[in-house]
Amino acid sequence: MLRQWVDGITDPAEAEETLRAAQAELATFRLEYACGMEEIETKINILRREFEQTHDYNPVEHVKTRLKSMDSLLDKMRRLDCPPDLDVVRTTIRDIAGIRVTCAFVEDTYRVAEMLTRQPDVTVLQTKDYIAHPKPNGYQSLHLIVQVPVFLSDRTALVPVELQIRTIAMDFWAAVEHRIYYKYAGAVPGHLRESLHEVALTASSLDAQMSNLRDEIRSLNGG
Ligand code: 0O2
Repeated sequence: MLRQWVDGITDPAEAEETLRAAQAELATFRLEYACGMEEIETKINILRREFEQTHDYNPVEHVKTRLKSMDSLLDKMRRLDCPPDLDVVRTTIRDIAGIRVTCAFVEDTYRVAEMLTRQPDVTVLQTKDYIAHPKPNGYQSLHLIVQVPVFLSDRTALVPVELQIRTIAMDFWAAVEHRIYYKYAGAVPGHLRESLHEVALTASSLDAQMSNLRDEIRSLNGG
């Protein structure tokens, strides 16, 4: 990739200048995503605090943020045949900034998504509801790509952020599945795939039972 930037430049000083400019462009590119991610994280934290204060209850258990590493961005660009042009990368790869929200109950995952996406500066670019429609391997999670404005000194960047919202049980399953998937480099033996699928059903059933328990407790407490 570096060679592409300086290809055809014979003057070392000019090559260095070109590389420095590319480095600065890349740093700004990553900064925009980091800021977009912070914007969404702040929105989640505000909802958390407000919810705790007014409802004496917190629908969000954990929030985890991650900025795609340069290595995994380059991997994804290679996989998608994406040219090393930051404008093309911006429109092609929309999970450079990612936030994972873990909730105790299924209802809370939708509630958090709803509270976030109805905010006027949040635009939903994509929704994939793997809770209502789990993946064939059993994976469950609510995925959204949302776009937020990031106000910089000279312009406003519209930054996409990938949100994964799921229950603790779904998150536990995904973490274990991810480990197994990488251990077998994607070629997971049939018996393990079956076990994972069964465990995913157990996780769903646990989530349903937990929701029922909560409803019962609520009705005992008068709603
Ligand atoms: P990482 O490092 O977690 O970001 P795309 O995001 O466009 O490449 P896709 O499949 O269209 O791919 O997007 P989707 O379905 O929204 O899934 C994106 C992310 O969800 C994945 O990111 C995983 O984090 C998670 N995910 C999706 N399916 C599974 C699954 O079966 N098991 C587990 N454990 N996680 C899953 P990346 O890019 O794979 O990796």
